[in-house]
Amino acid sequence: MHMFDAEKHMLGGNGIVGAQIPVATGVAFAEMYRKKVLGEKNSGCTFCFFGDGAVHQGAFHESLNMASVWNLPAVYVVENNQYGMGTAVSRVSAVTDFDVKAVGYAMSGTQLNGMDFLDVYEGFRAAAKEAIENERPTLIDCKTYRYKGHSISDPAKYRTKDELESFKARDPITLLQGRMHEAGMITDDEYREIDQRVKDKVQESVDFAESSDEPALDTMYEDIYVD
Ligand SMILES: Cc1ncc(C[n+]2csc(CCOP(=O)(O)OP(=O)(O)O)c2C)c(N)n1
Repeated sequence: MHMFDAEKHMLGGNGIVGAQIPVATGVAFAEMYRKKVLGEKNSGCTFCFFGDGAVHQGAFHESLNMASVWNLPAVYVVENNQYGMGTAVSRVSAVTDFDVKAVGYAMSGTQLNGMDFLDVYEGFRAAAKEAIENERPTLIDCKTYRYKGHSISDPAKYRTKDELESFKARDPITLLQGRMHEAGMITDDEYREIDQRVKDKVQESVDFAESSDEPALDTMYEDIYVD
């Protein structure tokens, strides 16, 4: 959640649900300001990702309003996996398709099949174009699913096994593999080799984490304030 890499323009996750939305809006504002006011050559846009649980935070609405008023190059993506921490979105939200909220802020709203790599790729590309060329923000409702509970303390009893299995049958990786296989872009052996390589990398990382020394107590304050 707290991984961050300024050099790669990855401004991290956030422990406070929805708090990344105004941060991303600020970054998009900076992009607009550098281009329009300072006259810098700049073809950037900002992608901001958050869960369906974040949409009812006030910060979401304030940010989208500002982004539209100021013509910010921002793309807001709801990773709509249909569950918050322990509740189905339909139990806590008046609407379950969030692209409709774009209407209230006079920006484009689209819905994507978040289980389909190519749909997401094309949809994100169009939104980036809208941000960079037309200088307008977009809201995307990206329909997806969460196989596990929210955390280890969530036994995910709020859904049926059948529902879970129906989404697993449409797994994004399997779907992409099938398409690439059909197009003659990948063989079964190549797929298995990639799959194994990734599994090994994950296991290596887990082993590294588990065998590393506990960090010293004073590292608790590292990287919190600029020196
Ligand atoms: C402001 C705030 N309220 C409550 C929490 C506790 N909390 C952490 S994640 C979460 C649910 C998030 O749901 P969603 O955004 O849909 O994300 P998902 O885990 O489904 O990807 C909650 C309530 C928090 N971190 N911040």
